[in-house]
Formats: sequence, structure tokens, C-alpha cells
Amino acid sequence: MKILLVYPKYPDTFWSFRHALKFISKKAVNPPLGLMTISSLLPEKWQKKLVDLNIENLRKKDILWADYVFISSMNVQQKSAYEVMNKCKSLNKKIVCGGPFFTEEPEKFSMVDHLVLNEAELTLPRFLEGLENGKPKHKYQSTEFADLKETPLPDYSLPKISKYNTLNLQLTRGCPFNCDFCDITELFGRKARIKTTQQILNELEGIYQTGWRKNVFLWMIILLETKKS
Ligand code: B12
Repeated sequence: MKILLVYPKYPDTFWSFRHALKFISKKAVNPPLGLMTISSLLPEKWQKKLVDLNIENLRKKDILWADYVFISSMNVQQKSAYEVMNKCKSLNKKIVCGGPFFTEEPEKFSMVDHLVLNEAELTLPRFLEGLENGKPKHKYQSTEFADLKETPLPDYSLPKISKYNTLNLQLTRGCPFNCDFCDITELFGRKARIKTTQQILNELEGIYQTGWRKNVFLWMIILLETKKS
């Protein structure tokens, strides 16, 4: 099976750093860790290719090469996400979508062949089972949250790392706070879940083994215990 993983383009926002990145000859800040995780959750013998539209164009021949195109997106990338979906559909290619944009309003996406929502550690195996039985469903969802101990090492062989400023490592998911501008609690729950020390060391080692010697961005919710006096 051949899988094309596509990450849509960001618009010009503060966090895209599009104009600043030119000064350091980089194309984007980070590679898409969600799709690198998806790649590791797919069967090892399947062929996988990543196209991150923030660093390169999506070619017709890449779409035609694939059996399925997997798309990940945040809401902020939706213009580009729709363009990718339309391009794939016009070439009669099956698409599988997941990540925050699709998880929050799945009813918008009847044109998507398979919506594999929430955390892929829980929903992707069910989709793969459906594929194997020849009857994959339109939508896979979960009301549970994943045990981060089950999260595999991201596939560091996938991105063209020299095009990025920083490689990234996710330590926690979920958040106990209630900030009104943020939907992390909707997507990942109110309890912060953390990876094991060994997982974190393995991820740092994975990054080191790629030959990367520059910035590493760790993202986590820091939980401070407040003592009552
Ligand atoms: C790191 C991070 C960033 C980084 C890097 C983003 C990147 N390219 O990787 C930076 C700092 C650049 C960033 C910027 C922004 N971010 Co941000 N970011 C995050 C953060 C903290 C982690 C994302 C991550 O890599 N997670 C690790 C991977 C493994 O998880 P994941 O991508 O969610 O993937 C899992 C599932 O979603 C699913 N999945 C994902 N994709 C797919 C695809 C398929 C096919 C399938 C089956 C499953 C699947 O499976 C994966 C494994 O479980 C999240 C919050 C969080 N805790 O998740 C916010 C978050 C993704 N960001 C968010 C936002 C809003 C932004 C900004 C718009 C903020 C702003 N106002 O400017 C900008 C937009 C970027 C831009 N350039 O314009 C929102 C998105 C909300 C939404 N509904 O779209 C989040 C959820 C935080 C929040 N709630 O506020 N961000």
C-alpha cells in the first residue's frame, strides 16, 4: 500500500514566521509531528511519502502514486486543506482526514472518504481493521483519550529536515486550565497525560540519529503543585 501524507499550507500568521524564515534560509518552523506519528502507526511495510505544502508543492504525480492520501490540518490551514481535498477528489483519489480541523466539525466533510478523528492511537487501528476486512467506515471517533505510553516514536525518516528551523517533541497532551481562546481541552481532555522518561529519551535519540544538531522544541503543559498554607 502506498500512502501520501499531506500537510496543508499555513496562511501568513505570526507563527508561520514566513518572512523571518527567509533570513535563515529555512522554509518552515517545524515538520508535522502528527503525520510523522501517523506514519509510525501504519504498517511498516507500507510505502509512505510526506508532502508538507509549507516547504514544497503538491504534484499531480505524487497524488497518482498513492493508494490513499492522508491529510492532517488545523483550522488555520483550512483554505489549503480544501484545495488539497478538491485536487485529490478531481483525480479520483481516496482521502483519509484527521487532526484538529476535522475532529472539531466532522459533519462538514461528507466529501472525505474516511474521517479518522480524535487521537489516531485509538482510531487508526480501527480504520486499518476495516480496510483489512474490505469494509472501512466513513467515520471513526473516540470519546476516550489515548494512553501516551502507546504512542510510537515519530517517523523521523519522513520529513526533509534541512528545510526546517526546529525539530519537535511532544511531552504531554491535555490541559487542566480553561483559557477561552484555546480548544486543547476539547480535543485532548482536561487531564494532562505525559510520556514516560524512556519515551522522551528515545525521541531525543531518534532526533539525534537523524544527524540533527540544532534546535529542539519541547512542548508540554507544566503542572505546578500549589501548596495550601
Ligand atoms: C506544537 C504546536 C504548534 C507549533 C507547530 C505546529 C506544527 N506544525 O507542528 C507552532 C508553535 C508553530 C504552532 C502554531 C499554531 N498553532 Co499550534 N499547536 C501545537 C501543539 C502544542 C502540538 C501539536 C503537535 O504537534 N502535536 C503532536 C501530534 C502527535 O499531535 P496531533 O498533531 O494533534 O496529531 C494527533 C491527532 O490530532 C491525530 N491526527 C493528526 N493529524 C492526523 C491526520 C490523519 C490522517 C489522522 C488519521 C489522524 C491525525 O493523530 C495524532 C496522534 O494522536 C497543539 C496543541 C496540542 N497539545 O496538540 C497546538 C494546536 C495544534 N495549535 C493550534 C493553533 C490554533 C495554532 C495557531 C493558529 C496559533 C496562532 N493563533 O497563530 C498557529 C498556526 C500555525 C501557523 N504557522 O500559522 C490549535 C489548533 C486548533 C484547531 N482546532 O485547529 C492547537 C490544538 C492548540 C489550541 N487548542 O489552541 N502550533
